[in-house]
Amino acid sequence: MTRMLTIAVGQLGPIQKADTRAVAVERMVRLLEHAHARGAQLVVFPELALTTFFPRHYCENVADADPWFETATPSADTAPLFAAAKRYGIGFHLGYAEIANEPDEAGAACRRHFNTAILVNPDGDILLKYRKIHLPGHAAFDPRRKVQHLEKRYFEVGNLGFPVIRAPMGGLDGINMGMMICNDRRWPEAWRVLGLQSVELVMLGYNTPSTNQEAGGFEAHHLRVFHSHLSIQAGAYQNACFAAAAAKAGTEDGCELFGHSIIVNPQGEIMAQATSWDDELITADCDLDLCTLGRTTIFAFEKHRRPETYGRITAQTGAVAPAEWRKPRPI
Ligand code: CDT
Repeated sequence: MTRMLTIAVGQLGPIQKADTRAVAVERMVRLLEHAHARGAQLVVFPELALTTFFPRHYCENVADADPWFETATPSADTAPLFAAAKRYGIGFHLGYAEIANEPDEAGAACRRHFNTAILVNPDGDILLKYRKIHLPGHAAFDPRRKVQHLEKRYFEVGNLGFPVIRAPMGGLDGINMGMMICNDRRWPEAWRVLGLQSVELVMLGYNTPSTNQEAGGFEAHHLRVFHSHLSIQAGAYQNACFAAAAAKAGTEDGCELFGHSIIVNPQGEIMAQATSWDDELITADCDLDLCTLGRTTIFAFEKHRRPETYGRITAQTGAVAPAEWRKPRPI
């Protein structure tokens, strides 16, 4: 008996600043319909899927960015997505900006802002929530940049860790599912924390510009997609899991996002890839038992990991310089 799950990634074309959430949700409902027609049981939508990628827009007063955030899911705007999922018996993963009324680290009541993703089953139950941990970009307006990337201004670092849940999906009794968001995919630590929880499917959404402004023009365009795929394929292979990565694509508010959504198997191979810069559904039939090969052989963690030598990974943030080599003095 195979444990087969048909996974879909619902890539979204650009969502302009003036577009309403209702329009974005309507587009996702169309993709869910396609997913149903193709027999998919789970659809992964991108990071911040309800609005434009607003961290490119500077607000002097951060509270002025609050209209980009959700205070509840489902809401009147997102309810049609939950209803469509129920109608078609499909689960979904959705990224959005979240305002959470919860105590801060000191215990004081607070309105907290996170870059969040949820995993929802066809009944509308939220199975898992993740808040982005590796926030890229900067907190203050940067006059050298043509386009701002203000995630560090608008979001707090996620406070839920990298959780994995085992839950029924697509008629299977239990699938080990975890999430990361966009920049997290470039960090092997994030993958390993999920891998150490026996994750079988990592879902992630991303909004990645086609140029790296921090590189001063020295990073070639074609390497942007390569680095994204390299990170996802390596993460899936080294943790023996499937990965479903959903992009926002095309020219949004005049800024190009590179798309190239993919579904990857535990061997690190791309099973499906988006080819447009628009709304597009890609699907793959994923036999979750294929995770067993890697995790019982080359990546049998319990046999081969050497955590006693990995202390620096958690003890240290930045890199330090190594000791200088000196020619030994002749005796
Ligand atoms: N959204 C997001 O995390 N994007 C980053 C690019 C940031 S460039 C400052 C990414 O890693 O794709």
